[in-house]
Amino acid sequence: MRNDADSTPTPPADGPPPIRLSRRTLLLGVGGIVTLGAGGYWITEGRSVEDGFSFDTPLRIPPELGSELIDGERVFRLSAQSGETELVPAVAFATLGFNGAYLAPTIRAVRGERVRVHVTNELDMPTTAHWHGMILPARQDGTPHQTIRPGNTWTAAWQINQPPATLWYHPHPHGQTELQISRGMAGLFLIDPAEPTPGLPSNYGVDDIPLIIQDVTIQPGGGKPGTPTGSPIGRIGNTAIVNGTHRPQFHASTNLVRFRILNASAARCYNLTLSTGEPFHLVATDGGLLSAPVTLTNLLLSPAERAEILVEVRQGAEIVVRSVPHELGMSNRDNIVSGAHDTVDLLRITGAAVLGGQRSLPRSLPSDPLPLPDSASVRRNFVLGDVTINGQTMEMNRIDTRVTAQTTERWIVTNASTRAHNFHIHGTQFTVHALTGSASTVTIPGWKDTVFIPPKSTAELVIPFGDHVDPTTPYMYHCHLLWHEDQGMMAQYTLNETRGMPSSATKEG
Ligand SMILES: [Cu+2]
Repeated sequence: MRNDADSTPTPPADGPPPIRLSRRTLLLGVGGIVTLGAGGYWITEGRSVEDGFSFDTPLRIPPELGSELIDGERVFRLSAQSGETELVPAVAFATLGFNGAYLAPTIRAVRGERVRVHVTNELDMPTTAHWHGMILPARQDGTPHQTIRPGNTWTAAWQINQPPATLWYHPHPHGQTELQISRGMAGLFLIDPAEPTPGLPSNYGVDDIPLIIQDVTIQPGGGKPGTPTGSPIGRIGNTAIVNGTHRPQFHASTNLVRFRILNASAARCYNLTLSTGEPFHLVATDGGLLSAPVTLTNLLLSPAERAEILVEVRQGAEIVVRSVPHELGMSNRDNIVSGAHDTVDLLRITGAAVLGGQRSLPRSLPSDPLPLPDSASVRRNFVLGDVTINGQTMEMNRIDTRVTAQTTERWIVTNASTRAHNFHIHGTQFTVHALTGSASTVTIPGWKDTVFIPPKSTAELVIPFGDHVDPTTPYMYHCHLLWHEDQGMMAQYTLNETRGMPSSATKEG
């Protein structure tokens, strides 16, 4: 263990250089450092309330981004920035964010609104701003085809035309996405209904609470994003951070709280449970509300997936939102080094002595109808390798798939590798018709844009494609485990007016 605080640690080859800390800072941070395990991939820092760690730092809430109404458009301004952030008390991290040094403000717009977002790059490296889960023209999507060079401003504009949902935004620069997201460039983009949904808590920061989860590594000399652990799915951190808060506490003032949870980690999956053993209620998946709450006792969230859940809180309650050991479908060793055996406490919820409001669970929710599997006119097969899709890695100038706009397709995505993957498609929301193979996951009918696919498993996706025809500007589909994505586990599709020359499409039936 390094204890010479006045020497700058040698930058590890595997990641950004640690920040030089003062002796006082390092000494204060020592409690976290000495508890590190040799491998560093399992959670050892503040892992559990039951191990005597106190979770009493008030949960930070990302601010809502202000906007101007100009010529009928809601106009937002973002700026990619860098800085140092004490994500863990007395441990500084080199961080990135939008409109701040870490994370990003919450953007909100109402379904049907036209929005315009100006994004300025104040970093010393290229970046992009991708609107994850948004159905919009490919030119507005913020992919590597819309790179923002240092000092430049890029503007995206579109009309919100999809159900209310918890979406998010993050950079998508080719080969640099893991670095930029895991250092903190992640914010929520909420699509609001015109009127609050009856029965759903919607008082932001009071009973409607965002939870952006990242994992970071505390190490001698400072902090950094997740660490290479030998995991076949990417870098795993030893410390969970929620909304930039270490060991957070949320004090509930109402009996029913809605949490909008985003896994913004590079690779770590979270198997969410409540420490009380009581169930919670899933009300929305990636792309919008379910037709009715689904009662669960655990929920696996892989990177980039979102879930909105309702948690019932009693007077004086003590509840810990906890990730518990789970199965990623890989070898035992690979599961362990990927954090699947970890217990990770994420948030302590305390109930007020007197709770305001006596809300009961909604019985049904206003949701848009899901596509019927039989409505798919085209079927395509995709095979996931270690870092390939159909045997290839990403090529910026290659269009892999040509889709006819306003048609529904069925994509059969098979993970033929020994690694876990997930699969994200830009510019649409789909449903998971089936997940078969080694996966024991129950599929919940709801809008998704990212689906976890363990080894030796196949996901059948039903995808209604949009109407933003552009035969030359592609959307991406890719693994959202960021190390895989950066290695080129990504491909491109375009939306076309008439059927082109589909590379792997065959008429179904
Ligand atoms: Cu992957």
